[in-house]
Amino acid sequence: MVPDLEKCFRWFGPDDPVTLNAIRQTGAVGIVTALHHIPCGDIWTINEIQERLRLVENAGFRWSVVESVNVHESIKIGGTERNHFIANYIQTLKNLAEVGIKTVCYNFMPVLDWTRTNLDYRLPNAASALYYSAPALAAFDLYILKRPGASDDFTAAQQVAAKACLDAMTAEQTNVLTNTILAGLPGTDEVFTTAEFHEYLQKYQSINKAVLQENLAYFLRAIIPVAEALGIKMCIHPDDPPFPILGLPRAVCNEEDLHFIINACLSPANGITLCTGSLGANPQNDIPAIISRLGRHMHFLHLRNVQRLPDGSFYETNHLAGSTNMYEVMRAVILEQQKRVDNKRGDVAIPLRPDHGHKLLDDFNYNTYPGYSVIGRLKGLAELRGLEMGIKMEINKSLSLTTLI
Ligand code: CS2
Ligand code: MN
Repeated sequence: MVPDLEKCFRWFGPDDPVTLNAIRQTGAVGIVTALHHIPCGDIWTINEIQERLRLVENAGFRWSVVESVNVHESIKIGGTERNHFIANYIQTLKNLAEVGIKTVCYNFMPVLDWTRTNLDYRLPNAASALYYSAPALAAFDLYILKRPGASDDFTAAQQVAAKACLDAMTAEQTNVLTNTILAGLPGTDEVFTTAEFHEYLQKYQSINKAVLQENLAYFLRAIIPVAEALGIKMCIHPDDPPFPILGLPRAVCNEEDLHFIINACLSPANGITLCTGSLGANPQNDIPAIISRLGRHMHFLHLRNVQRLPDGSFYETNHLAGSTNMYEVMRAVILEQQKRVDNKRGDVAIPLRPDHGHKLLDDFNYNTYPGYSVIGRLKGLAELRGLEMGIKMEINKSLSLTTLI
């Protein structure tokens, strides 16, 4: 019998309205957290890491994964300061290892982390979900941000749909859309102004996908050997959405990109965060097949679901419903665990979190970070746990039947 996946919950730290005591009731055993108050690029000191560890452990949890040690923009653009920030990154990894925290998630998304156009989309049952509208994003890009060259990125029909979307918005709605798209990193309340965002776009003028990938490879060649020596497993999170937006290049969108990353520096320390919600927004990503081929590189799982719409929009659905077949995903994960058992790997209980959840019931009384409600995620985790148990029992039954025959 393979061991259970390590059920985790993200916790943004002492300021998170979702407390560790609340998380205990979700059935999670692991915490995923980061020192969100430390500016991106600064070193996380041993003291600060220990302080967070103490809070997590005193509440009865393991600090399972760091999500994320964010990568400074100068590393992504290959700027003159990148070696300085890589040195800082390495020092943070050394400090984490010193304190015994060995799984580190990160992403390589230019400027913004995940991007949505509506943080309060109401489902038929009045639950609140996150929504990405392709026409609204285009309306922002073309008519609010007025990015030079934006019109080259949209077909005539898309531009018509974007204009209709703009015309239907009040000034207040236009503001909300702007602040929604330009929200900064998870776990912060930072929002870029359009002027600041234009400045960032300038910095990416000469960075196409190939250059961004080369900058990622440079970063990996510098940090992975150190991570390997420290026993740290790095796991890159895919881009969300998994296609270029706002004229920014993308490096982690599909299986081919994941192969590029793995091959840039072959090492057990160079792994991936399999996020079904991010990868699932692109219909070309066959996630169970990706797991069956690249599963051995997975160090961390984000399981959530999206419903894709014909115009390239999508919204976050229940964990077991939507465009990704979560049964097939979970089955592929359990088969990967079985392979790890057979190969005598130690890391069979892969950390898993439900990633985002809807706002449900009492969640509306708390000002949680978008996607990070407690009841919505608890529901997602419970459903995933049941799915895991059912599939494992099914596999074991068919195994014992074959042994009997
Ligand atoms: C989150 C990520 O939306 C998601 O899928 O898990 O945005 C995550 O916060 C970071 O990007 C990982 O570095
Ligand atoms: Mn994710």
